[in-house]
Parts: sequence; structure tokens; C-alpha cells
Amino acid sequence: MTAAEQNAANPSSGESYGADAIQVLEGLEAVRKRPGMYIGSTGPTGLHHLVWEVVDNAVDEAMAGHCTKIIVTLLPDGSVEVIDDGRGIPVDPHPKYEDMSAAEVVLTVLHAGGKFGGGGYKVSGGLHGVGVSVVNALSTRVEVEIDRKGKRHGMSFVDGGNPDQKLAVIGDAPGDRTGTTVRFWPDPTIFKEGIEFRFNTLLDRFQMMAFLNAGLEFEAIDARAGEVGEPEKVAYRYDGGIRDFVSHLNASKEPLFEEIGYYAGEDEEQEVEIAFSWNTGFQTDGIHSFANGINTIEGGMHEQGFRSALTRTVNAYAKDKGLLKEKEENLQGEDIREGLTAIISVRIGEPQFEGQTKSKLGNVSVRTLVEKTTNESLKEWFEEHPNEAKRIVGKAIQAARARVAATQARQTIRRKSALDGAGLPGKLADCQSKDPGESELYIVEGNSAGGSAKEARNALTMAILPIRGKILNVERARVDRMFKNTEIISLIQAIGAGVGEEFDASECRYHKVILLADADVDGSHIRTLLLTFFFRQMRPMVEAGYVYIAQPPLYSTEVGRSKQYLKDDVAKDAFLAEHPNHKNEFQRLKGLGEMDAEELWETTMDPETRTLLQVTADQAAIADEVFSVLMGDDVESRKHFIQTNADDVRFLDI
Ligand code: 0RA
Repeated sequence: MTAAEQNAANPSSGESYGADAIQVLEGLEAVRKRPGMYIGSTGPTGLHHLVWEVVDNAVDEAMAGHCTKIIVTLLPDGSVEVIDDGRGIPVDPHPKYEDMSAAEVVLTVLHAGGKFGGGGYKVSGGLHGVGVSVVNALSTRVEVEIDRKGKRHGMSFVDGGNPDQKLAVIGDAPGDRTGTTVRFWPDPTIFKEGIEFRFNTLLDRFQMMAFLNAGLEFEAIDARAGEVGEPEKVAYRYDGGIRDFVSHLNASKEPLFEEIGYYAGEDEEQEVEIAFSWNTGFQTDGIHSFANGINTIEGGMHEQGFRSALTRTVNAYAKDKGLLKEKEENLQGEDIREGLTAIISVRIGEPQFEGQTKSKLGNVSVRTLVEKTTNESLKEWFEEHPNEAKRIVGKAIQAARARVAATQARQTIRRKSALDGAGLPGKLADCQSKDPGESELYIVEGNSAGGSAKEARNALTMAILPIRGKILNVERARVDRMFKNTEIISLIQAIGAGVGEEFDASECRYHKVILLADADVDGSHIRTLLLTFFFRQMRPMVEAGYVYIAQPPLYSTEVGRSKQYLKDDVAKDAFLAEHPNHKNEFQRLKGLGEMDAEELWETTMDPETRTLLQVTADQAAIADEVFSVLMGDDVESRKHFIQTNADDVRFLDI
């Protein structure tokens, strides 16, 4: 029972608590009753939110110019420790709350954060800005250590924010250090799905925050292995800030020129900084934007301002220098954005987050600032970098030509579809059902496996599209070439929801699009090519969770007279553990083609027994990098990536 509940159940025992304290505990109790309202969910995302909340406070200190390093450690007992070298949470008695230190107020009063007193911040990081008190409310134990005014202070809380040790001086601050250490133990009765943190999730976020806060160092330590093995330690610090972010995203791409452009601007309420560069690739979605350190994946006013000023500035420059004739049509935004990598980072007092995932910036004033800053500074940058500017314009002109050719090709696809009746590709064996919710499209590598799959399938709900050999690598080709590739055309027609910017996931003819390729290297190459195509050209379908990977078995073996299939080496080892006397040397299956229809059904297609991996694409910026590395031109970084990430397939979720 929490103290608030105790007081409610037995009012006479509440004597030791002042009215303030009771109010405080009721506040924390509200968080425990509806955690979702404060941290989004009680699943893994919400659990990690606890770390972000504490770290955001430390980042706020860094943004105010008082913190240089943040160390986050995952400890063997399930707790997380966040150490910063900021000013330390204020320790004086709080003027408004009797009997409480300011630090206790920060840890127990909702929204207290850095906003109170004279030390408040103009701009604060946290997505919801709910504050560390929420972390306290959702933990079984919290320990805080504050180095401030030459002294080390300690305090602790238990069971969702009940004071355990009140704030007290416990020694001297070593070498007059200032800073805060917060260690918390997440409450397993709140986080019912588990309280295990994923180290890579922490790393991704800390790296992003390190890019966005030039010079701020993050160190992450996974010490959960305990005495077994060394703790894993990773540090990030980028003195170049978002310039380094652009270099990082471009590392695996061929640059159009070496220089990374940069400019910044501000007015009374907000500031913006932008870094950019072009590569020789064909992607048009290389703009990544952030507001107060939050990745605004749905874009918003800052992106709008940048895009329109970019288009305007490039066209004005091109016409002014005669690179584009007066009477020629203007370059379009997408022509100019081809191969662009840009980071837009804005900081604003009261960000308005809108959209489906609350990741779209709504403040109109930001658009004005970004547009004005870009109009002025980008023009200046072009004037100072004539060679680079000429290349940018040249590339955009080529992109414009390809765009016109692609439109013609797309029209040809559409016209052909209309002529073919239903517009379905000849190779497709469609399912009978017209309900996308129950319909599945198997994309099968090779004609012979395609034949088996056709024979094996449940024709009511399963459609089969065999594809031949390697499809086009869309990472290395412009759209106009893509629309001439017969395999790609078949895919677009079968799925029936358009392609590229016109793609509409609600028109998908199947809600499961299942990639069925061999378990070998060639198969995995084809899978990656298909995933790249879907990620680039049908991303909403990936985001909707419609894309799956089938898992044909890797081994077969005989048990008595019956054949048994084993998915992978893990399954094989498990089998051997269960059958210690098993004599047959295992057969490694070479391909789908080796199985007959019945075997293919049983092992891979039967909804009762099959395992499908669902593909997701949440962190677009990181997935973008993964795809560029895997599919782009730079062989060395591809090799390096595969070597270092062989069993950490970040963009696949099970
Ligand atoms: C309230 C006011 C000030 C700083 C903080 C809270 C603060 C909170 C956390 C949480 C983790 N690390 C933190 N560091 C600081 C302003 C301090 C001042 O005015 O001196």
C-alpha cells in the first residue's frame, strides 16, 4: 500500500503528513493509475521512456551550458543509473512546500522539473516534459545523489515515490564537483511486459542526442552481465554537431562534393540550425528534422519552411547564373532534393506536436524563421561555393529529365494495366478472396518454387507471384529505369496500390505480402532487394506491418520413416539435444525447389504451423542508413556493416 492509499484508508494515520505531502502522493498515485497518459504505454516503449525522461533533464542542463557528460549504466539488478555533471538539482528548502527540499519537489511533484524558481530553462527537451517525478512514481526504488555547493547530498524513495531517506548531506562533493546521479528500479507491476532494457535502443537515441547537442558526451554502459564478461561500453561525442550527423548519414554514399553546408538563425522565441550535403544517389527523402531534440518524423512547419526556401533559392540561383534558361520550366522540389541529406534542428519554447504519432511540428512561427534563414543563408552559401552550387543545379536538371521520363513510363504501366483487364500481371496466380484482410501475396523466388507454391497454396486466400532472379536494385537506379523493369512492374500491379508518392496503403490488395526466398546467400540478397524496394517505394505498406518474411527450413533429417524439417541451426541444436542418439548426418536444403508442394505447405506456408517474421521500419533515419550501407555503392562499408551486424538485424522485428 502506498502512503497515499494508507492515508485514504486510515485518515488518522495521516497526521505525520502535511497537506502538501498528501497532495504530492495523490499526484504520483494518479501516474500509477494511468501510466499511459504520462509515458505513452507500459510496454517496452514506455519503459525506455523512463530513461529518456531522466536523460532529458541532464540534456536540459547541457543546453543551458552547465553539463558536458552524461553516463548511463544498465546494472545487473535491473536498475538504471544516470550520472550528469550539471549544476545538481537545487537542495534548498522549497519556499512553497513546507518541510520539503527543492530536490524532493522535483522528484515528487508532476511537472516541477527545471521550470520552477529562477533556474528555469527557456527551451526544454522532453517530449511530454513530465519530469523525473513520473520516473519516481513508476519505480520500486529511486536513489538520488546531488553534488552541489561543495557537499554531496543523498535521498531515496520507495514504492512509487514514497520518501525513504529525506535529503541529507552525506559527505563532501569530490573536488567541488557539481552534478546529479539518479538511479531507479522500474516497477515490474507497472511494466507487465517486462523491465528489460534494450541496449541498442539506448545507443540509437544517445547517438542521435549527441549529434543534436554538439560537444555533449554520452557514455552508455551495459553492466548487466555482472561478473561474467566485461561490461559493454559505448561513447558518443560530436564536436561538429549536426554537421557530423550529415557526414554520418552520408558515410556510405558517394558525395557530390566534400563540403558539408551549415547555417543557423534565431529570433526572440526560437532558433534553427541546418546542415546539408548532396550525394550522387537518387533518394529524395534525405531530410531529417528535429524539434527540441525530438525526431519529427511526420515533418511539420520547419520542414515546410526549408523545402520551399530550398526550391526557391536553387531556382533563383540557376536562372541568375544562366544554368537554367529564363523560359525553361522551374526545377521542382523533388528534383532538387534528389541526393540531398539535410538535418534541420529547431529549438522552441512551446513546441506544438501534432499528427498521428505526435511527431509533426505545428508552430507556424517556425516556418517563417526557417524559410527566412534559408532564403538568406543558402543564397549566400551558393555564392560562396560556386562549384558546389553548379553541381547541385546540374544534378537537379538531370533529375528533372528523369522525372519527365518516369511520368511517361508510369503512364505506360497504367495504360497497359487498363488493357490487361483487371490489370494484373500474367504471372500472378491470384487468390479468390477479394478481402485484403484475409488475402496473402507470396512473392516467390524462381519459377520452379513458384510452381510448387501454386500447387501447395490455399487458393482462397493465397496468391502467388513468382519472380525471376535478381530484381533491380532501386538504390542504384533512377525511377525512370525502375518503371521499365518487368519484375518491378509485376509487383506494383499485383499489390495494386500505386508506387512512390502516389502509393496508397489502403488500396493494398493484400494485408500480408510475404517474401519467400531460399535460406541461402542468394535468397537473402533477393529479400534485401525486395525490402529496399518496399522501403523506398511503398513505405506505408511496411509501416502498416503488411510485409513479412517466410521461413523455409534450412535442414531436413529422417526420423524413422518420416522426414523432419528444421528451421535453422538453433532448431537443429535443439533437435540434437532432444535426440541424443540421432544417427543420420543432416541434409542441408539447397533451395525451395527441393521441396515438393506438400512439404512446402507443411514447413513454410500452412498458417497453422508456419513462422513469419514481420518487417517494421520505425526509426527511418537509421533504417535509411542500413539500406544505404547494404544496397549503396560503397562496398567497403557494406562489408563492414555485414561483419559487425551479422546477428543484429535492427530493422526486423519478430
Ligand atoms: C530543477 C532546477 C534546476 C536543475 C534541475 C532541476 C535538474 C534536474 C535534473 C535531473 C537530472 N539531472 C538534473 N539536473 C538538474 C536548475 C538548477 C539551478 O538553477 O542551479
